[in-house]
Amino acid sequence: RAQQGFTVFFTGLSGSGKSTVANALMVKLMEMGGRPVTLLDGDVVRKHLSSELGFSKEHRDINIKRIGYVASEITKNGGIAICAPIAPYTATRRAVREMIEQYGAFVEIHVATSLEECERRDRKGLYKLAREGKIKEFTGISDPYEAPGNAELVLDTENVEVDHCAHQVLLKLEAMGLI
Ligand code: GGZ
Repeated sequence: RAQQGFTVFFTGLSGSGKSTVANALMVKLMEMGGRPVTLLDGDVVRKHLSSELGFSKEHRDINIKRIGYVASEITKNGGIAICAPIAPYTATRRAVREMIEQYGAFVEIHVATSLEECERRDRKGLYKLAREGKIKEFTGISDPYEAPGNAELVLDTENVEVDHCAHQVLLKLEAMGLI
């Protein structure tokens, strides 16, 4: 099945560069034409689909399962879904993988920017607030991040440009026979 649907699922800390790489990938995939591409970004999903949820383990799991469900529908219909939540829990990522692999491919990508680097960048000032205790349950500071051991690809945004990271994803998709 050369034209099966698939989901590209980015996972990584806040500020790791998931959204930036996901956007660059979306542009490249759209330029190639063919299948529709849908981006399910962390903050956008939280605004439109999960606005009542907080950041407890339970709520994060509900959030990720909603994203997974939408991505599975897109995948089922032959489209391309790009997801970019933190998704800190291994078991939840596995559940989403199983849901999606019923219909197409699941490509997990660890945006492996270290906590030190995310905190040094602190683009939105959230790490500072988390250190001050003004944001509770903040991933990497006061809440866990379980790094994946089984990702299809690991991206190093500390030493590699965004555009090249997106290109590495394209190469992986090609190698998997998805594009
Ligand atoms: C982690 C938080 C938190 C806490 C608010 N922990 O860098 P951002 O701002 O734009 O992206 C983060 C986003 C994380 O939402 P996700 O839906 O991706 O998380 S999960 O997959 O765990 O459900 C961050 C902001 O929300 N944010 N509070 N406590 N990130």
